[in-house]
Amino acid sequence: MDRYSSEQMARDIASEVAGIKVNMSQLNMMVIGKTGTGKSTLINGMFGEDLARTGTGFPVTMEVGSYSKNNYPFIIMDWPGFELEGDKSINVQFEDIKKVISLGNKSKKPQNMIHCILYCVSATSHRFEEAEIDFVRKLLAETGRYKIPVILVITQAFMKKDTQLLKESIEESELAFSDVVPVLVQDVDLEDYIKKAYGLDRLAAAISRVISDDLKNTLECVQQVNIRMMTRRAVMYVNGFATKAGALGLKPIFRKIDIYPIIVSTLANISAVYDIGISQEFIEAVSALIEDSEEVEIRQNKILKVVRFLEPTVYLANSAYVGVQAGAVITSLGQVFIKYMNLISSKEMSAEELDPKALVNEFNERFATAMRRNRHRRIWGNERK
Ligand SMILES: Nc1nc2c(ncn2[C@@H]2O[C@H](COP(=O)(O)OP(=O)(O)OP(=O)(O)O)[C@@H](O)[C@H]2O)c(=O)[nH]1
Ligand SMILES: [Mg+2]
Repeated sequence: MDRYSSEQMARDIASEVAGIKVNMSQLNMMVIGKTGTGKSTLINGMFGEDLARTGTGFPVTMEVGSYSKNNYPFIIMDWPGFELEGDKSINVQFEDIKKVISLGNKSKKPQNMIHCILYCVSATSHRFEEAEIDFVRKLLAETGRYKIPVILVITQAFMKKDTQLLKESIEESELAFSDVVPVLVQDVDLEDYIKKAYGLDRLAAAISRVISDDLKNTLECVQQVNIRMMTRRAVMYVNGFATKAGALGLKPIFRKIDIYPIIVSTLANISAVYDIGISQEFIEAVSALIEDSEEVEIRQNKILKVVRFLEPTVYLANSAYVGVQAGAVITSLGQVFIKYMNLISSKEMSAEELDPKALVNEFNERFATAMRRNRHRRIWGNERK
């Protein structure tokens, strides 16, 4: 039997992952706020530590940290923190921000525009000072002209009372933020107890609500905090590949070799969504184990044998069944893999603990169940004719 070679598999994984990125629109974001509010911590927590420094692409006076992620069409600008008193930087920064926003807009190219701004204020500051309110008012007047959503992020929100006070003071000031989201990016040790990190998933959802649909795709891939968002995206890929696998049933003879590239693509796409590096060896091991899997073997031989002697109409029906089966391989495998990616994402297990055997065992169970359901529907229906 033709082996699906490692080199071919490596190429498929690479092009598959590159393909995901091609189909996304450029998403540009900014993070602004006073010194030490936790802007950099927020960016790392939300998008991962592996951000790469890039140029801003704009003529700005200030030294702005501009970051991208694994070559995704995504840029996040980490503006230097400012002080409110005796600090010129706040005004320079405002001019720079204005310039970036208006130049982007003038270019009329969505890929140059700023799509969302996160304004950080620390919960430990209890209230917005007048000077900060003034700055924010100016900022919101500017962003309002271009309809750029600004989300207020209450950072370092480990004390409920502080967070509530700040929220109230913000509401009183009637500033036109698109949303207000408290977050704690890293756990805080409060001596008596440890306050667990929270809120980043809500922030991701809040951003998703205010950006356009084509940008949601990019956000779903670059953020790594909202598991529901990642699952939804992964399931979408699995459904796509299951349909592709299902189409195999329309061929006169469907060989298992045909399904390997689809298995590879499915696993590669899911791990890209979660940004969890999965080695080629791992994918190969999974594919090889599936090759050995009796469930697939027996069912498939039986079907192919029967199929050859059948009437064309029945043949077609059965060939569709083989397709359903190939689709079920992908669906079951995808479901199991997503489950493990979720466990790794939520730190309930580590990527190193992921065992191809355990994964395939679970896959076999799910697959057998899926097949049992299908057999009743399809085979019995045909045999009674
Ligand atoms: N435990 C905990 N510490 C945080 C959190 N957010 C920020 N910090 C701490 O607060 C300090 C300032 O955080 P940074 O992320 O550097 O703040 P920044 O806004 O980027 O600061 P500048 O770049 O100087 O403006 C650091 O010591 C962080 O570790 C958080 O959610 N939890
Ligand atoms: Mg910083």
